[in-house]
Amino acid sequence: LDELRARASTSANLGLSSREPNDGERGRILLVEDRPNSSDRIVAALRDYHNIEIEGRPQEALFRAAENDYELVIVSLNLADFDALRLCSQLRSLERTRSIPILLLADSEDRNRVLRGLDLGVNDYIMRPIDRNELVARVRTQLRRKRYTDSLRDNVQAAIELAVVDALTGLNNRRFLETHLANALDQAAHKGRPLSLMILDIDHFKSVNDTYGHDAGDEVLKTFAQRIKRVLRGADLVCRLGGEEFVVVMPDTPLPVAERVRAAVEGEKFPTDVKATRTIPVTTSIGLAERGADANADALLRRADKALYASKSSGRNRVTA
Ligand code: GH3
Ligand code: MG
Ligand code: MG
Ligand code: MG
Repeated sequence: LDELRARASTSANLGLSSREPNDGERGRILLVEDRPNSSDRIVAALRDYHNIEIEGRPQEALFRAAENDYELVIVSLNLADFDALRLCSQLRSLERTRSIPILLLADSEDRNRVLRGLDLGVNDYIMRPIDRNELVARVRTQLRRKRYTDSLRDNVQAAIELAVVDALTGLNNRRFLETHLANALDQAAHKGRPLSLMILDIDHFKSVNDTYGHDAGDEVLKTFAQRIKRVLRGADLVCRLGGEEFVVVMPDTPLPVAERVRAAVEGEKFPTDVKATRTIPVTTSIGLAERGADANADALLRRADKALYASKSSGRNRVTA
């Protein structure tokens, strides 16, 4: 969760701070060229700055590009027995290789093929005879662009993940629940399968805060989240609705599961901090509701909430279905 947060805050800064791509790092490059004197020259120009591997067989090159984390593929347009542009289009169509930049090595009579290459998504080209400084500069540009877009993509991904995660407990949050529940209900209705939902609300949580302090209260919430997750099954979705309220979406109708959760909370005292210097007895009230013929997400949540209220008003630390 901390890792996600670090990446997301970086993305809030438009990816320009701690995860800024490292320009100085050696690039990992695959050169697809079957003429030794050409590849020798390219390797000589680049090997001081990058790790460069040579592959003369295009199909093998495609395979290697899919299996390794190359940051650039340099493709000679003059491969003996193979259309280099076909290799480029294959590189662009495979999920694993789609985002690796491609630099073409072309002769002056190749102009039309270069244009077709650019249409296929080739990133850049360089004309023979190859100028060493130009090659180094074009390679550097492609590596920089690749590293920048990769870091941006990672950061955006982290921000998206963070938006549906509760920061304190690491459980999914209310926003995620709303999307997930609507989908799960649609699917269950489609397949005619059961689906249940329980709302859990910690009993007298205000007095936990009042007695032990807000930090201890937070610690209880974290432990509570871990403990109920441990009792539940992989197929059950556990979310924090907010405050000391949690929701579990379950793919069947498990009154015994709800009872097991209630007992697990009551069964062991909660530490007030990571060193467990003091412990607090905690109980939870639970309301359980099953998907009905008409049920949309709101109706199901309302019924579970009503059941929860019944658990509270009849003495707490119990399950009402
Ligand atoms: P009941 O048994 O009726 O549920 O009583 P309760 O005290 O648990 O319910 P109430 O809704 O009155 O109080 C909930 C408390 O939860 C009040 C609020 O300060 C506390 N709370 C909400 N969110 C957090 C949080 O993130 N951390 C901590 N430590 N406390 C929180
Ligand atoms: Mg509450
Ligand atoms: Mg309350
Ligand atoms: Mg409560």
